[in-house]
Amino acid sequence: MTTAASAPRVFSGIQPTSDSFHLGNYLGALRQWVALQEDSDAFYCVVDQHAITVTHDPKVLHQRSRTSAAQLLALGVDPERSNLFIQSQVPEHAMLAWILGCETGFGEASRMTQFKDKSAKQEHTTVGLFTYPVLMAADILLYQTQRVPVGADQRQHLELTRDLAARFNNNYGQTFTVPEPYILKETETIKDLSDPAKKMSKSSESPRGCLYLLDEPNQMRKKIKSAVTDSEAEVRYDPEGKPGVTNLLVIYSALSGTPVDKLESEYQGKGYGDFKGDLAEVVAETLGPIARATREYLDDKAELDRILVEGAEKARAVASRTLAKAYKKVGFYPPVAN
Ligand code: ATP
Ligand code: LTN
Repeated sequence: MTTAASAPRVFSGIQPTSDSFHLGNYLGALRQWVALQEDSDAFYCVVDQHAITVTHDPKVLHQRSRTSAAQLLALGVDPERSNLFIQSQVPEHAMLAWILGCETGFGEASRMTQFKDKSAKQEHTTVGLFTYPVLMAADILLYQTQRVPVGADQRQHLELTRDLAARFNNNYGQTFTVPEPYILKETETIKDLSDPAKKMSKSSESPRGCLYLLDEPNQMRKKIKSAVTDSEAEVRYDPEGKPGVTNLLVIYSALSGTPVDKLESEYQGKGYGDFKGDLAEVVAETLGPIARATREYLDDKAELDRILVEGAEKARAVASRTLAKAYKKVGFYPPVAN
């Protein structure tokens, strides 16, 4: 199926920085990727160039890019509806990032909170990590993107992207669409299961805090059952007073489609044991099949390569048009053919 030319353009990216995506990635962003492809012209990208902003092993990165693409397909990203590709196969991203970097204030880039957090955790901070949000802006602006489905932690990067697009348009004439973030309030930040004050993250300090989509179903059950709650026994939505239970309610509601207030009344008078036991089953049933589907995509190397090359070709066709415009606007010569 092809989408009508008037369908809104959607772009999003995810880093291949772990062997499996986690529940935060899924509920915060990836589920929206799948939903939006129905009525959008969607470009979804495994952003391997972002992944080298911290220390990496080349072989592991190469493999993780494939595993990431396979997981996206397993989750329902449909190559007939969306364009799925790997960032490094489309050189226009790095080329536009250079131009946008020259429009970005040093102070402006220095205010990015994700840079401050990530650089504090590194022994050796690179210039690449500092300019990471500029590459992200290039990713988005190359596609004349209207909507960007992400989790709440990307809001500030989206603001920078919008500022850069508006500034460039103002300085050089209309070139880029100014994109809107697409962030679902209910699931914008899924919390760590062991420490609900923090967002769920692959760099969680507790091995049980982060639930991976490729975890064994029994491991998923264990993680849910050992999630931190509180000393009461009441299943009630209260982000301030009961952050652990609230996080589990949000996850339960998102995966089952049952509204939070209905879950609250269903579990009235029952303890956390029943609630967690039922949620553990919902999680294992919904996410369990993803691992197998991922393996199937990984086993068919030729088909996965075909999907990614086709995605990259379609991406380049759009990206090169935008880059050509930007090159002309800043006074560059066009790249020569090789
Ligand atoms: P991590 O904190 O695990 O390193 P990240 O933000 O670096 O995560 P990415 O793989 O780059 O991970 O994120 C992919 C998408 O998942 C982004 O849109 C991000 O906003 C979203 N996301 C990540 N963690 C969460 C979370 N805990 N809740 C909601 N959305 C999330
Ligand atoms: N910065 C994002 C990943 C990312 C992205 C993008 C998301 C890179 N380029 C473009 C949306 C659009 C992250 O760390 N989660």
